[in-house]
Amino acid sequence: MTIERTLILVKPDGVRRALIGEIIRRIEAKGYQIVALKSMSADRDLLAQHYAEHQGKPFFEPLVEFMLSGPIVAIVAEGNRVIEGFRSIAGTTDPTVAAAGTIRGDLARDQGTTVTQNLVHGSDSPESATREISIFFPEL
Ligand code: IDP
Ligand code: MG
Repeated sequence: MTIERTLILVKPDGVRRALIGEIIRRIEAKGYQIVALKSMSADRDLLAQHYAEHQGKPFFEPLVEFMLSGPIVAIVAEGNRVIEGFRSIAGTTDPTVAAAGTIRGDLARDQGTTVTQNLVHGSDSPESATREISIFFPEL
């Protein structure tokens, strides 16, 4: 058994498009448990920490601006291999080619923006999950 936790974010495009419920539905339908959830507005400091690995990349500043463009929903989900499992139901980064049946493949597309708007974030490793959960849910 590898019970893990992962950090999931519904990005501002997902909130604007009223897809919070649909995204949570898919997480729960897959069988993962929601253990923490909050609607919030990120600030620049929090996003710089969260996206530290992308600092210096051409899409970093647009990414931060996009993530500041409206409220987000932060979620901690739990289950065996949930880190890998949520990445699988989210689909690949580029929504144009993300597989049908995934959140990004079914619900997102290229909007012609500098930063890819792809509805959700999911931690990519146990180390990232621990780090990201402590940024968004220091109380956990
Ligand atoms: P991920 O969200 O699938 O893990 P990352 O490589 O961690 O993808 O990138 C973080 C976010 O930055 C992506 O979800 C997307 O919104 C944006 N992004 C990543 N790569 C690019 C790119 O090449 N062009 C524009 N935006 C990008
Ligand atoms: Mg990532």
